[in-house]
Order: sequence, then C-alpha cells, then structure tokens
Amino acid sequence: MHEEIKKACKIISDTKKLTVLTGAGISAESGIPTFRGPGGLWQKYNVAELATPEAFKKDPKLVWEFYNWRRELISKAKCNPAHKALAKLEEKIPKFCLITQNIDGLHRKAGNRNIIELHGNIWWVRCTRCSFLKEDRRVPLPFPPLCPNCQNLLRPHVVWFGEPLDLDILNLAIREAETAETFLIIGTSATVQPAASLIWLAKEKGAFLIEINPEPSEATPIVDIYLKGKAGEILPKLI
Ligand code: BV8
Ligand code: ZN
Repeated sequence: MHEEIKKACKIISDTKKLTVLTGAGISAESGIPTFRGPGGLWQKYNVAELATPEAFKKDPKLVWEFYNWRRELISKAKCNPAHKALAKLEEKIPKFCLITQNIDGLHRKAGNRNIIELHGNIWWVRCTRCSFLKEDRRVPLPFPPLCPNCQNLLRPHVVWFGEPLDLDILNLAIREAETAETFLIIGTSATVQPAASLIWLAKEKGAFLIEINPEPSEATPIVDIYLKGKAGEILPKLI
C-alpha cells in the first residue's frame, strides 16, 4: 500500500490536468450516512422511493421531512480532512476540476471553487412551476414552502431518481472527464448513472485512474491504482 500511495503521489503532483469525482463516501467521516454502506440512508429510509418525483407528488410533506432531516444533519456536519485535502489540491494543480455526486455543499465549504454539482444542492430550493430558484438555509424549512412569485410548492433543487441531470452541467462534466490526464475517484460505489459513466469515459480517453475507497466499487476493476482505505486518512497523505 505504501508503494501505491507513493506512486499515486507522483502521478498527481506531475499531472497537468486532474479531474476528481466524489460520492457520498467522502462525507462519511463528516457523519453524513452514505447511501449503501452499513447504517446507510437506504437502510433507514427507502431513498429510492423518497428521492423521486412520484413520492413528492404523492406526499410532499413526507419528502420534505426527509430533506429537512438531511438538512439538519448536514448543517451540523464539519468538513473532514478529505474535503480539506481536496481544497489544498485545487490550489496546487492549475487544471483541477471537482465533480461531485453529493448535494451537501461540503466541498465549497472546505474551499474548493471549480466544482460541478451533478445532483444539485440541498441548500437550494426551486419552484415546481415557475423559474424561482434560491438558496435557503433555514433548518427546518417550514412546510409547505411556497413560491414567493406564484405561491406554488417549492422543492429541493436536487436531481431525483428518474429525473434527467441538467444537460449543461452533465456536458461540462463529460468534457472534464474526457480531457482529464488523471482521474481521481473518491468514495463512490460507482452505481448511479449517468454519474458513474464518467469513470469509463475518462478511461476510454486515456486518463490514469486512481480510486480511494475502503471497499471495492464497480469501478475498481478498471482503475490503475486502487488505494484501499478511508478518504480522510489517505487523501492527506497524497497531499
Ligand atoms: C436518470 C440526489 C433518466 C438526491 C441522487 C438500472 C441500471 C442503471 C441505471 C438505472 C437503473 N434503474 C434506474 C436507473 C437510473 C438511476 C440509477 O442510476 N439508479 C441506480 C440506483 C441504479 N439514475 C437516475 O435516475 C438518474 N437519472 O437516469 O434519468 C432520464 C433521462 C432523460 C429523461 C428522463 C429521465 C438520476 C440519478 C441521481 C439521483 N440523485 N442524489 C438525494 O441525494 O437526495 S444520487 C444519490 O445516490 C447521491 O447523490 C449519490 O450520487 C448516490 C449514491 O451514490 P454514491 O455517492 O456512490 O454513494 P454510495 O452510498 O452508493 O457509496 C458510498 C461509497 O463510499 C461506497 O463505495 C463506500 O465504500 C465508500 N465509503 C464509505 N466510507 C468511506 C468511503 N469512501 C472513502 N472514505 C470513506 N470514509
Ligand atoms: Zn413559482
């Protein structure tokens, strides 16, 4: 493992363009449950059922209770050494881009700036009818949250299962994956599409793939270096 970390260090410090893809695992050490791990969100809630437009249509109060529970949790979460290490990395590497599947906003809080939030951000709400969109950090958000423009219901500005990603955002992420010289995959099971497909795309275009995860993921078989361990422990060593 020590050899692998040294090799990964060299690759990252020499790389001309580093693209990073993070998932729920990078926020696990901030106390935010992942989706699949032990004690993960899927166990407590059936996220696949709740994080959907159908669930919101059927029972918006329940879905807003689920998001208020996560907003409460995330509002108390601190950036962990992994988030901080990525912020330092952005300062060191001229061509750096951070693509995240997470909606917790912790990468921005840690100091990263060139961030692509593939699945939106839990701190933003938007109208279900008009174009109203704004950041709202009230915890909890009182129900029913109504649009100040048209009085219709507000929803979390996140991508639910079965919903398409914002095309401009996805295309930006595709370009960053295609042009990456080194692609660093951290804390994702690589099971959610189309986010996970960025990994295969980067590989296809010749990127060198490095993965940090305590468990193998769907991507592990195709990465060049797999660093088995927690992001909060390994990333600071890489920096
Ligand atoms: C779409 C926002 C179509 C909401 C999220 C069957 C096959 C393939 C695809 C599908 C299928 N059935 C349905 C689909 C499509 C579906 C999908 O991929 N489903 C999965 C479950 C199979 N995808 C969609 O629905 C997408 N939309 O396809 O639209 C379309 C197109 C055009 C027109 C109409 C429709 C939308 C997907 C986005 C869903 N929204 N989030 C919210 O969060 O409330 S995704 C949500 O789950 C998270 O954002 C996150 O991205 C994802 C969870 O994945 P991970 O981040 O990887 O987290 P996970 O828990 O899985 O893994 C954690 C990892 O961390 C583990 O590997 C663990 O080992 C590791 N770890 C743990 N501790 C640490 C650690 N690593 C490092 N350090 C540690 N300390
Ligand atoms: Zn409105």
